[in-house]
Amino acid sequence: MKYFMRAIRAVLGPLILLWDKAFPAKPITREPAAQGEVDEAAQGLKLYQFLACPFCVTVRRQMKRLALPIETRDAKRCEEWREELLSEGGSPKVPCLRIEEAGNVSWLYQSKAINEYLEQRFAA
Ligand SMILES: N[C@@H](CCC(=O)N[C@@H](CS)C(=O)NCC(=O)O)C(=O)O
Repeated sequence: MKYFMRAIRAVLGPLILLWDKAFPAKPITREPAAQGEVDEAAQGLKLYQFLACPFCVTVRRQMKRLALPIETRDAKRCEEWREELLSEGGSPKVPCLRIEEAGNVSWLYQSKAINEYLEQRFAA
């Protein structure tokens, strides 16, 4: 079952990347001052992700749709990010959003929860 799911993801990953390129998310537009505030708030967020993970693609599309310049950290190719995700977040699963606010850090797993969090915090 584990290998079957892995195979499904290996096929789905590149397909979803292609689909994402062909039909990119359309960013919302904000007044420059409002976008400036969003840009600043987004500095406290980091997305730990894999390039071809379908769940990560949905979060990256949400980021793009909401015009959020959130740094992405590849936890597959970069050992440093992978280890940080595991040791500080508690699990190697992606996507995971690292949220830093007023010096407090929390780690949000599950694409649906991340997309809802971004929607609630940043949708106009
Ligand atoms: N239900 C999760 C699924 C996340 C998931 O399965 N991620 C895979 C990559 S596509 C993963 O992290 N695999 C690595 C691991 O489990 O260690 C979500 O929606 O975020």
